[in-house]
Amino acid sequence: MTYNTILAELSQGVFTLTLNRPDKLNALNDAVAAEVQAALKSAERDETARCIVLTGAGKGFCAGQDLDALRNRPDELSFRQHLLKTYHPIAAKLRSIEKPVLCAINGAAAGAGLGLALACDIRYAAAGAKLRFAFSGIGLAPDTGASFFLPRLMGLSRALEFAYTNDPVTAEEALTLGLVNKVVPAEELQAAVRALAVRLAQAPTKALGLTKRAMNAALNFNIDQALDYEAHLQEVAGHTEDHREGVAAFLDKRPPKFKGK
Ligand code: LHQ
Repeated sequence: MTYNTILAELSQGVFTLTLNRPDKLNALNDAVAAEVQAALKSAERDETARCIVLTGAGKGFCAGQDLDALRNRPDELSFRQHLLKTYHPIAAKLRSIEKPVLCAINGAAAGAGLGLALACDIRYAAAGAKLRFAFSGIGLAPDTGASFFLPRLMGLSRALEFAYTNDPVTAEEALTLGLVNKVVPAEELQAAVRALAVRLAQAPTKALGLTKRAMNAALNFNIDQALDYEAHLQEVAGHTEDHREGVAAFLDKRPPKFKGK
Protein backbone atom coordinates (compact mmCIF):
# COMPACT_ATOMS: atom_id res chain seq x y z
CA MET A 1 0.00 0.00 0.00
CA THR A 2 1.29 3.48 -0.82
CA TYR A 3 0.92 6.33 1.62
CA ASN A 4 1.24 10.09 1.17
CA THR A 5 1.87 11.28 4.72
CA ILE A 6 3.66 8.36 6.35
CA LEU A 7 6.30 5.80 5.45
CA ALA A 8 5.75 2.14 6.28
CA GLU A 9 8.51 -0.44 6.04
CA LEU A 10 8.92 -4.04 7.17
CA SER A 11 12.33 -5.63 7.60
CA GLN A 12 13.82 -8.20 9.99
CA GLY A 13 10.39 -8.61 11.57
CA VAL A 14 10.22 -4.90 12.46
CA PHE A 15 7.40 -2.76 11.06
CA THR A 16 8.54 0.87 11.07
CA LEU A 17 5.93 3.61 10.72
CA THR A 18 7.41 7.06 10.11
CA LEU A 19 5.26 10.19 10.26
CA ASN A 20 6.39 11.98 7.12
CA ARG A 21 5.49 15.66 7.04
CA PRO A 22 8.88 16.94 8.17
CA ASP A 23 8.27 20.54 7.08
CA LYS A 24 5.28 20.57 9.51
CA LEU A 25 7.02 18.84 12.43
CA ASN A 26 4.81 15.89 11.38
CA ALA A 27 1.70 17.66 12.64
CA LEU A 28 -1.45 15.58 12.46
CA ASN A 29 -4.47 15.97 10.21
CA ASP A 30 -7.25 13.69 8.98
CA ALA A 31 -5.10 12.22 6.19
CA VAL A 32 -2.25 11.32 8.55
CA ALA A 33 -4.69 9.78 11.02
CA ALA A 34 -6.32 7.62 8.33
CA GLU A 35 -2.96 6.40 7.05
CA VAL A 36 -1.59 5.64 10.51
CA GLN A 37 -4.76 3.68 11.30
CA ALA A 38 -4.43 1.66 8.08
CA ALA A 39 -0.72 0.98 8.62
CA LEU A 40 -1.24 -0.16 12.21
CA LYS A 41 -4.04 -2.45 11.11
CA SER A 42 -1.78 -4.11 8.56
CA ALA A 43 1.07 -4.37 11.08
CA GLU A 44 -1.28 -6.00 13.55
CA ARG A 45 -2.52 -8.55 10.99
CA ASP A 46 0.89 -9.39 9.51
CA GLU A 47 2.32 -12.35 11.42
CA THR A 48 5.81 -11.55 10.12
CA ALA A 49 5.68 -8.11 11.77
CA ARG A 50 6.71 -8.95 15.35
CA CYS A 51 7.65 -5.51 16.62
CA ILE A 52 6.43 -2.03 15.66
CA VAL A 53 8.40 1.22 15.73
CA LEU A 54 6.74 4.64 15.55
CA THR A 55 8.94 7.63 14.69
CA GLY A 56 9.01 10.92 12.79
CA ALA A 57 10.92 12.20 9.76
CA GLY A 58 13.08 15.31 10.06
CA LYS A 59 13.68 17.32 13.20
CA GLY A 60 10.33 16.84 14.95
CA PHE A 61 8.51 13.75 16.17
CA CYS A 62 4.96 15.17 16.06
CA ALA A 63 3.62 18.64 16.94
CA GLY A 64 0.09 17.32 17.52
CA GLN A 65 -2.90 18.64 15.63
CA ASP A 66 -1.90 20.70 12.59
CA LEU A 67 -3.15 24.08 13.77
CA ASP A 68 -3.20 25.43 10.21
CA ALA A 69 -5.99 22.94 9.52
CA LEU A 70 -8.02 24.55 12.34
CA ARG A 71 -7.62 28.12 11.06
CA ASN A 72 -10.81 28.15 9.01
CA ARG A 73 -12.66 25.43 10.84
CA PRO A 74 -16.46 25.57 10.78
CA ASP A 75 -18.07 26.73 14.04
CA GLU A 76 -20.04 23.52 14.22
CA LEU A 77 -16.93 21.28 14.17
CA SER A 78 -17.43 18.50 16.72
CA PHE A 79 -14.16 18.01 18.58
CA ARG A 80 -15.52 14.77 19.97
CA GLN A 81 -16.34 13.35 16.55
CA HIS A 82 -12.99 14.54 15.18
CA LEU A 83 -11.10 12.70 17.93
CA LEU A 84 -13.22 9.55 17.70
CA LYS A 85 -12.45 9.40 13.97
CA THR A 86 -8.78 10.38 14.04
CA TYR A 87 -6.36 10.16 16.97
CA HIS A 88 -8.26 8.16 19.59
CA PRO A 89 -8.49 4.94 17.55
CA ILE A 90 -4.72 5.20 17.03
CA ALA A 91 -3.94 5.54 20.75
CA ALA A 92 -6.31 2.63 21.47
CA LYS A 93 -4.68 0.48 18.78
CA LEU A 94 -1.15 1.19 20.02
CA ARG A 95 -2.24 -0.13 23.43
CA SER A 96 -4.20 -3.13 22.15
CA ILE A 97 -1.86 -4.50 19.46
CA GLU A 98 -0.37 -7.58 21.10
CA LYS A 99 3.17 -6.94 19.89
CA PRO A 100 5.84 -4.67 21.35
CA VAL A 101 5.41 -1.07 20.15
CA LEU A 102 8.45 1.18 20.45
CA CYS A 103 8.61 4.92 19.91
CA ALA A 104 11.70 6.78 18.71
CA ILE A 105 11.06 10.39 19.77
CA ASN A 106 13.40 12.04 17.30
CA GLY A 107 12.37 15.62 18.15
CA ALA A 108 9.53 17.72 19.57
CA ALA A 109 6.45 15.81 20.74
CA ALA A 110 3.39 17.90 21.66
CA GLY A 111 -0.36 17.59 22.18
CA ALA A 112 -1.84 14.62 20.37
CA GLY A 113 1.69 13.81 19.16
CA LEU A 114 2.79 13.43 22.77
CA GLY A 115 -0.28 11.28 23.41
CA LEU A 116 0.70 8.93 20.59
CA ALA A 117 4.25 8.62 21.95
CA LEU A 118 2.94 7.89 25.44
CA ALA A 119 0.58 5.22 24.09
CA CYS A 120 3.58 3.19 22.90
CA ASP A 121 5.11 0.53 25.16
CA ILE A 122 8.68 1.85 25.32
CA ARG A 123 10.13 5.26 24.35
CA TYR A 124 13.68 6.24 23.50
CA ALA A 125 14.21 9.97 22.96
CA ALA A 126 16.90 11.89 21.11
CA ALA A 127 18.95 14.12 23.37
CA GLY A 128 17.64 17.63 22.84
CA ALA A 129 14.09 16.56 21.95
CA LYS A 130 11.41 18.40 23.90
CA LEU A 131 8.08 17.16 25.17
CA ARG A 132 5.24 19.59 25.68
CA PHE A 133 1.67 19.16 26.90
CA ALA A 134 0.49 21.88 24.45
CA PHE A 135 -3.27 21.47 24.95
CA SER A 136 -3.46 24.16 27.64
CA GLY A 137 -1.40 26.48 25.43
CA ILE A 138 -4.36 26.71 23.04
CA GLY A 139 -7.15 26.52 25.59
CA LEU A 140 -7.86 22.83 25.27
CA ALA A 141 -8.16 19.88 27.65
CA PRO A 142 -6.05 16.74 27.09
CA ASP A 143 -6.90 14.19 24.42
CA THR A 144 -5.30 11.18 22.70
CA GLY A 145 -4.83 9.50 26.09
CA ALA A 146 -2.65 12.21 27.66
CA SER A 147 -4.83 12.34 30.79
CA PHE A 148 -4.54 8.56 31.14
CA PHE A 149 -0.81 8.16 30.55
CA LEU A 150 0.72 11.26 32.17
CA PRO A 151 -0.40 10.70 35.79
CA ARG A 152 0.40 6.99 35.54
CA LEU A 153 3.91 7.64 34.25
CA MET A 154 4.94 10.73 36.24
CA GLY A 155 2.46 10.92 39.14
CA LEU A 156 -0.62 13.08 39.50
CA SER A 157 0.90 16.29 40.82
CA ARG A 158 3.77 16.40 38.33
CA ALA A 159 1.33 15.63 35.52
CA LEU A 160 -0.90 18.51 36.55
CA GLU A 161 2.10 20.85 36.79
CA PHE A 162 3.24 19.79 33.31
CA ALA A 163 -0.29 20.39 32.02
CA TYR A 164 -1.05 23.65 33.81
CA THR A 165 2.25 25.40 33.04
CA ASN A 166 2.67 24.00 29.52
CA ASP A 167 6.44 24.31 30.08
CA PRO A 168 8.31 21.91 27.80
CA VAL A 169 10.50 19.26 29.39
CA THR A 170 13.75 18.17 27.80
CA ALA A 171 14.42 14.53 26.95
CA GLU A 172 16.80 14.39 29.90
CA GLU A 173 14.12 15.69 32.30
CA ALA A 174 11.60 13.33 30.71
CA LEU A 175 13.90 10.45 31.60
CA THR A 176 13.98 11.38 35.30
CA LEU A 177 10.20 11.91 35.24
CA GLY A 178 9.60 8.43 33.80
CA LEU A 179 8.16 9.70 30.53
CA VAL A 180 10.88 8.05 28.43
CA ASN A 181 12.95 4.92 28.96
CA LYS A 182 16.25 6.11 27.53
CA VAL A 183 17.90 9.20 26.05
CA VAL A 184 20.29 8.64 23.16
CA PRO A 185 22.44 11.09 21.14
CA ALA A 186 20.26 12.19 18.21
CA GLU A 187 22.46 10.58 15.57
CA GLU A 188 22.31 7.22 17.41
CA LEU A 189 18.57 7.18 18.16
CA GLN A 190 17.26 5.19 15.19
CA ALA A 191 20.02 2.57 15.50
CA ALA A 192 19.39 2.17 19.24
CA VAL A 193 15.65 1.71 18.75
CA ARG A 194 16.24 -0.60 15.80
CA ALA A 195 18.57 -2.82 17.85
CA LEU A 196 15.93 -3.23 20.54
CA ALA A 197 13.21 -3.75 17.92
CA VAL A 198 15.13 -6.47 16.07
CA ARG A 199 15.81 -8.20 19.38
CA LEU A 200 12.15 -8.07 20.39
CA ALA A 201 11.08 -9.27 16.92
CA GLN A 202 12.87 -12.53 17.77
CA ALA A 203 11.20 -12.84 21.16
CA PRO A 204 8.19 -15.08 21.94
CA THR A 205 5.70 -12.63 20.43
CA LYS A 206 2.59 -14.42 21.69
CA ALA A 207 3.93 -14.36 25.26
CA LEU A 208 4.87 -10.68 24.96
CA GLY A 209 1.41 -9.93 23.59
CA LEU A 210 -0.20 -11.70 26.55
CA THR A 211 2.14 -9.78 28.86
CA LYS A 212 0.89 -6.51 27.35
CA ARG A 213 -2.71 -7.69 27.71
CA ALA A 214 -2.08 -8.60 31.36
CA MET A 215 -0.46 -5.28 32.25
CA ASN A 216 -3.07 -3.23 30.37
CA ALA A 217 -5.79 -5.01 32.29
CA ALA A 218 -3.98 -4.90 35.65
CA LEU A 219 -4.01 -1.09 35.52
CA ASN A 220 -7.66 -1.42 36.53
CA PHE A 221 -7.51 -4.56 38.69
CA ASN A 222 -7.13 -5.35 42.36
CA ILE A 223 -4.65 -8.08 43.35
CA ASP A 224 -7.22 -10.88 43.29
CA GLN A 225 -8.40 -9.93 39.81
CA ALA A 226 -4.79 -9.66 38.61
CA LEU A 227 -3.90 -13.11 39.97
CA ASP A 228 -6.98 -14.64 38.41
CA TYR A 229 -6.28 -13.04 35.02
CA GLU A 230 -2.62 -14.12 35.15
CA ALA A 231 -3.72 -17.73 35.71
CA HIS A 232 -6.06 -17.44 32.73
CA LEU A 233 -3.40 -15.97 30.42
CA GLN A 234 -0.76 -18.47 31.52
CA GLU A 235 -3.11 -21.22 30.41
CA VAL A 236 -2.77 -19.73 26.93
CA ALA A 237 0.98 -19.03 27.05
CA GLY A 238 1.69 -22.47 28.49
CA HIS A 239 0.30 -24.12 25.37
CA THR A 240 2.33 -22.17 22.82
CA GLU A 241 5.11 -23.63 20.68
CA ASP A 242 7.40 -20.94 22.00
CA HIS A 243 6.96 -22.10 25.60
CA ARG A 244 7.98 -25.64 24.65
CA GLU A 245 10.91 -24.26 22.65
CA GLY A 246 11.98 -22.00 25.54
CA VAL A 247 12.08 -24.86 28.04
CA ALA A 248 13.80 -27.21 25.57
CA ALA A 249 16.43 -24.60 24.70
CA PHE A 250 17.11 -23.90 28.36
CA LEU A 251 17.58 -27.57 29.16
CA ASP A 252 19.73 -28.10 26.03
CA LYS A 253 21.83 -25.05 27.01
CA ARG A 254 21.28 -23.40 23.61
CA PRO A 255 19.64 -20.10 22.57
CA PRO A 256 15.89 -20.45 21.93
CA LYS A 257 14.51 -20.04 18.43
CA PHE A 258 11.11 -18.46 18.97
CA LYS A 259 8.52 -18.41 16.18
CA GLY A 260 6.17 -15.95 17.87
CA LYS A 261 3.36 -18.44 18.39
C1 LHQ B 1 3.08 24.08 13.84
C2 LHQ B 1 2.61 23.27 14.91
C3 LHQ B 1 1.32 22.75 14.83
C4 LHQ B 1 1.09 23.78 12.78
C5 LHQ B 1 4.60 23.90 15.36
N1 LHQ B 1 0.59 23.03 13.73
N2 LHQ B 1 2.32 24.33 12.80
C6 LHQ B 1 -6.44 19.65 18.74
C7 LHQ B 1 -7.49 20.35 18.15
C8 LHQ B 1 -8.70 19.82 17.78
C9 LHQ B 1 -9.10 18.67 18.02
C10 LHQ B 1 -8.44 17.67 18.64
O1 LHQ B 1 -7.21 17.54 19.06
C11 LHQ B 1 -6.26 18.41 19.12
C12 LHQ B 1 -5.08 17.83 19.66
C13 LHQ B 1 -3.81 18.61 19.76
O2 LHQ B 1 -2.79 18.10 19.37
S1 LHQ B 1 -3.85 20.16 20.45
C14 LHQ B 1 -2.17 20.66 20.46
C15 LHQ B 1 -1.70 21.15 19.11
N3 LHQ B 1 -0.28 21.38 19.12
C16 LHQ B 1 0.27 22.47 19.65
O3 LHQ B 1 -0.39 23.36 20.15
C17 LHQ B 1 1.77 22.52 19.57
C18 LHQ B 1 2.24 23.89 19.18
N4 LHQ B 1 3.68 23.84 18.94
C19 LHQ B 1 4.61 23.92 19.93
O4 LHQ B 1 4.32 23.97 21.10
C20 LHQ B 1 6.02 23.94 19.47
O5 LHQ B 1 6.04 24.38 18.13
C21 LHQ B 1 6.73 22.56 19.57
C22 LHQ B 1 6.93 22.21 21.05
C23 LHQ B 1 5.96 21.46 18.87
C24 LHQ B 1 8.10 22.68 18.86
O6 LHQ B 1 8.79 23.81 19.36
P1 LHQ B 1 10.07 24.34 18.57
O7 LHQ B 1 11.00 23.22 18.31
O8 LHQ B 1 10.57 25.51 19.34
O9 LHQ B 1 9.55 24.77 17.15
P2 LHQ B 1 8.70 26.09 16.76
O10 LHQ B 1 7.71 26.40 17.83
O11 LHQ B 1 9.63 27.17 16.32
O12 LHQ B 1 7.89 25.54 15.50
C25 LHQ B 1 8.51 25.34 14.23
C26 LHQ B 1 7.48 25.63 13.16
O13 LHQ B 1 6.45 24.63 13.23
C27 LHQ B 1 6.78 26.97 13.35
O14 LHQ B 1 6.47 27.48 12.08
P3 LHQ B 1 7.40 28.60 11.37
O15 LHQ B 1 6.70 28.92 10.11
O16 LHQ B 1 7.47 29.75 12.35
O17 LHQ B 1 8.73 27.93 11.19
C28 LHQ B 1 5.51 26.59 14.06
O18 LHQ B 1 4.48 27.50 13.87
C29 LHQ B 1 5.18 25.28 13.37
N5 LHQ B 1 4.32 24.45 14.19
N6 LHQ B 1 3.59 23.20 15.82
N7 LHQ B 1 0.82 21.96 15.78
